Amino acid sequence: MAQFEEVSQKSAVHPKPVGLVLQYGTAGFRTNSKQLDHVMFRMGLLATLRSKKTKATIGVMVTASHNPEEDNGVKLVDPMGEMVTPAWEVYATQLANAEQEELLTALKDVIEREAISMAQEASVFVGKDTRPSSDSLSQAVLDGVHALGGHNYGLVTTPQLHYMVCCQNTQGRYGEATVKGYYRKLSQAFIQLTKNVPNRTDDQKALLVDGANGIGALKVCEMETYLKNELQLSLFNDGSSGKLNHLCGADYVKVQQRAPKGVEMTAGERCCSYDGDADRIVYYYSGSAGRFHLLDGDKIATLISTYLKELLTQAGLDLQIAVVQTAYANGSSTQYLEDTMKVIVRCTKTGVKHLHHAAQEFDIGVYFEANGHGTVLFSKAAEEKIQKLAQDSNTNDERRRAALLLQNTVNLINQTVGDAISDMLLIEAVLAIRGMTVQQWDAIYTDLPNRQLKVKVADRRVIDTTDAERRTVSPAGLQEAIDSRVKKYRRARSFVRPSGTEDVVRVYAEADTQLAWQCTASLEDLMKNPLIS
Ligand code: G16
Repeated sequence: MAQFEEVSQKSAVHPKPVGLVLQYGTAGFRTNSKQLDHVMFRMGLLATLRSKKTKATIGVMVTASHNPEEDNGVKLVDPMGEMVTPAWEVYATQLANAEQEELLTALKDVIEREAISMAQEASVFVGKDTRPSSDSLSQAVLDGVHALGGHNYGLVTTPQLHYMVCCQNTQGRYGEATVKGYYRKLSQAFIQLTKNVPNRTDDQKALLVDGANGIGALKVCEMETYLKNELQLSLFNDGSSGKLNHLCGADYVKVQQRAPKGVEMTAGERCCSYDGDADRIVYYYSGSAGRFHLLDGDKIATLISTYLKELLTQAGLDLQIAVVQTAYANGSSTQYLEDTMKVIVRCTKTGVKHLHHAAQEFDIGVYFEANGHGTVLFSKAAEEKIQKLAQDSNTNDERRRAALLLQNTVNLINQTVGDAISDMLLIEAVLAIRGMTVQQWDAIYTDLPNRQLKVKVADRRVIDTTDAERRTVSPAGLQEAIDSRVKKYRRARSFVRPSGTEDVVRVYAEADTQLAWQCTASLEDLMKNPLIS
């Protein structure tokens, strides 16, 4: 077949280093960009097959998100804008690791197992972030996609690519499959939500944004005119000089619990940081004594779910709302959500794909990782009920107002994946509607002091976990060793897990005092123990 000959020829231009083994991890393949050319080419091939199989547009995003600038990565996006289905993650790993001469066999194996008709047309959307390596690596993806209908979107945020894939596959029902269409839909919803808020001052409209020197900075600038001054952004780390994610960005701010470099904030000002591909966001401010206050994904989930619950009550809509978190969620947030707000809380493994899946089980599923990655999902039935009520002229004013707010809230949210820009607009709208300052938001509950570390070990894969990564099952004896350290601290909780995006083990601890720091330090030592290394 001519197609296979072409694959053979082109793959020779993107050769696989002999013996290199990579794994499709938490968010696709991630490693130093120099090791990824062949993987990109092969993911172009696989995306084309996935498109033929689903008879829908598939997305490929070239990004390593929060990782250092030298790294890069690639992940596939399924037809509704969600992460690719797990069975195809397995194919991705097989294809990426097939030695050069085995590639055609591996490819044919997928075609056979999935009974793919090669005559079927394919359509693939390719996007990339601003890393220096992203140009050539996205070209390698396009070489794989070849002439089978690929559409190159060039520079986009990860959530914009997910959004456009979904728009394309719903024939525009979710929105127009263009970046401009995305700006129009979100900004209209934001303006609708905030237009009736009385006396919003310029101070209330002001927000400091750390763009992590990445794609989010470029895109939020493009969007600003659509917002018609309803939000006044001061952008820092816009990529004009600094290095991507270096001393800035959502991951740095969350893990270091300090302000990013380059952001000039005065006491009480609202600030937020995106990560390198703008699918995460965290907020923060400086208190009067100069103390740094972080509002992470848990605080965002609490703010949004409180707002939605209130609107549901006002609208008289009986819809079940749940919050999905991971092991990193601060114990105080879980306690507040369960005991005070009385919402259902679920805990899943790290990785948006796991949270997204769990959130789909509810009428309204709010999911956020503590690192600021998250969104809200509305079931089809929930959306219909909201829409029906918003259009019902016989209902009373309070119910109708709440339903209209809910309807615009649905339009503001990018339901395909966590989205820093969409989340930022939602948070700004909620604060405006509820007349809350960032300090009032922060005071909803008090975080337990906590700390996160990365520890380099010889082979992180020796650690296996269970119970949504809250406990280890191997190596033998590790969990007991963790337990004996943790029990020295009050209200303490801790876990270790291998990262799926970096070659490190992540260590997390929280306790009712800053002794959480000691606890993580003792676990750091433990990781250097012969059990692990
Ligand atoms: C990705 C995933 C997130 C995950 C993060 C860290 O984020 O999408 O769900 O929390 O990696 O994962 P790990 O701890 O396994 O390295 P991003 O923003 O880097 O794409």
